[in-house]
Amino acid sequence: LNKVIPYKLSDIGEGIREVVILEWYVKPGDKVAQFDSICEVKSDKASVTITSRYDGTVTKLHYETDDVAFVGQPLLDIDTEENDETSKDEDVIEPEPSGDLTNKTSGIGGVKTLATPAVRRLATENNLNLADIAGTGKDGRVLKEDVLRHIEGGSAPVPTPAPVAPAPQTHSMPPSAPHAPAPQTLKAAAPRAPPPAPAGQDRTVQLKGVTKAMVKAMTEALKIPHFGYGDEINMTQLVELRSRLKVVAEERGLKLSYMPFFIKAASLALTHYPVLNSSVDATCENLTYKAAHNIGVAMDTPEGLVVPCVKNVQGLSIFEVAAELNRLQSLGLAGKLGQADLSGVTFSLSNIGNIGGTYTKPVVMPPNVAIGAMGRIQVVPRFDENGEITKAHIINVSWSADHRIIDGATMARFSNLWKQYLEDPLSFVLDLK
Ligand code: CAO
Repeated sequence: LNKVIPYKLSDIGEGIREVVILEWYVKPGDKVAQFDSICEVKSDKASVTITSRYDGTVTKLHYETDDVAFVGQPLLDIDTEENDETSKDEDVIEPEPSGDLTNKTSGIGGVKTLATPAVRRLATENNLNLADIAGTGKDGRVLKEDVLRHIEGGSAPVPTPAPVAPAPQTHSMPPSAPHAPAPQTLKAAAPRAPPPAPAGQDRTVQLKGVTKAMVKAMTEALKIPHFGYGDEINMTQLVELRSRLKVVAEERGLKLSYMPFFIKAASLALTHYPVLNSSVDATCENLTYKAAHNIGVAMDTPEGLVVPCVKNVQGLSIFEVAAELNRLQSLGLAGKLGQADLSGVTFSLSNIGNIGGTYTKPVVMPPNVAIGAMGRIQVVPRFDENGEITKAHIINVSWSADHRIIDGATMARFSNLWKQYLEDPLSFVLDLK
């Protein structure tokens, strides 16, 4: 006797009561096995893949894509093909915001190919069968890079340990180009693959998943009247200091980039201009000055952008910020960032300079009121105080702020202070607690 189980959306924590269905991976009639991905949902914090706890056949989906699903309500019905009266019909959803998102995907002839839902989606969108793609991940898992390489017609996959991240939270800057795996450093940029053959005909794809969530988030964000402010920072002294401290950090087992300095300098400057670390309510009637400096860091991961945050930066040393950033970066690369790390952002920084670029136009994500983005450090000539031309390490910062709350003078004064710490990094010593 089979038992049809109404499969309910369990509590996924963080007080989340409802989610949006981003994408179904199954349809009525599909067979599912335990741990197979069922659908991807998005709360206001992060995307979560829901997996099955049963072997069985899907008989009904209770929601369409883009519908709002409520915790405790049935998501879908599964005919469990078992006579197990003890099967629970509630609390059976396996959200995996920080777990192993790998699921099994059927390939040709029933061969199982390991891949995450996002990779499977990428393959489907490009009319590819996963089983045709050589996986270079652990146990032959097909990675996003493998699919992209296949699309580009590449061969001889290079084994890489890079895992695939879960579908990310949408980010605070609009995407300008389809995401491709970014080189870790400019210095170590991989040789470019030959350009793919131009498509012979137009191709229309439905916007789904993360992109769809980004449409919603960015449309909301750009209702905010933005203004931008930019400046250049002479990083020459910091470049020298960082190269020395980097060695010390390595001895402590940490990677020390420029970001911890940017983040800590922002926190020190925020203590002088706390309005930039405030949250505005949806109707723009109340402003909450946030006590914690939870600085969101735009992070490029194998699957796209996520914005985890370094929490309580006001109480952390630069090394502690670096340690936290190292932790978040490893989790991001491994696809294991959880909602705790992705929520509570009060102010954001986006360093696109490890990829390239000089100026950007970051988008403020409500309820935050400001964001800054840095380009790449460039070595260029500048005049010193004696009027002599010197070799300077220059970085450009682009700030965006909610002009309903923040005026240009406040942003400029904040930026000046931030710049002061970075241009004269010894000044950190005075204000670090
Ligand atoms: N200019 C020059 N070099 C830079 C640099 C910059 N702006 N930013 C980073 N680098 C260097 C680092 O110092 C490091 O070099 P070393 O090996 O000598 O230490 C190297 O590039 C790699 O740094 P990293 O990227 O691993 O570390 P990070 O702390 O500088 O940055 C993070 C971390 C998460 C911000 C970054 O990896 C990232 O994902 N950036 C992209 C964010 C993004 O996409 N923003 C735009 C969003 S638009 O929608």
